[in-house]
Amino acid sequence: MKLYHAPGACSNASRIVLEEAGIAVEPVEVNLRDKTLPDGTSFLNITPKGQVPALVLDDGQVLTEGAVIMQYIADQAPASGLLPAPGNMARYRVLEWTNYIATELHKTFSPLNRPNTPPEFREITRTALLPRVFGVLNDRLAVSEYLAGDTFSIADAYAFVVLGWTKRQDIDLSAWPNIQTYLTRVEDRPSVKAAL
Ligand SMILES: N[C@@H](CCC(=O)N[C@@H](CS)C(=O)NCC(=O)O)C(=O)O
Repeated sequence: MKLYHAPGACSNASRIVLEEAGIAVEPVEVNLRDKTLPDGTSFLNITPKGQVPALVLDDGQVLTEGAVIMQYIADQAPASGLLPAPGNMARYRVLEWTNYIATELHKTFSPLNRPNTPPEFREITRTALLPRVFGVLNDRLAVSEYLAGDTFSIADAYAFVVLGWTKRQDIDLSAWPNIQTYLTRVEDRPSVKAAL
């Protein structure tokens, strides 16, 4: 398999999950600005979405959407515990958090990563939209070590990567101490060190 990714991007969550699952892939770095690949061809030939991550399976199928790629990878390695089996309520708790990270954290954060976002909207994002999500995560992490319970899941790989963007945006997380402790806990995992 090949994973199309970009440095510092949300595709790092898929890299962590691959590491946790013990699955090796060929990484291909995408230049997100001009959508080119190292061989000079266009990433748009791989996916017209032009966004990482994209996973190319051994049969040539292309799977996009990070939250779904991580589910696919976790299901290839059920013993990893990254995503419980279908039918188990614990699976839907992991997916509940994964979807929250995708739709409320990741996509609330994304405008800060774009140079053309107006300053007024940046300010609202930093002072109101993100703090609301940080509050939910901080409260949750007061009662469990990881988002869906006591074990690391795909939701944590995703949350760790997106929350890490606070550093480069100079967002102070000291008002949410459980998030700070959580980031240190996840950062210490060998998979995270190996993947990043
Ligand atoms: N819906 C996609 C969005 C992925 C996404 O936002 N990727 C960003 C990097 S974190 C990207 O490729 N940005 C470049 C662009 O949108 O042109 C997913 O959830 O995987």
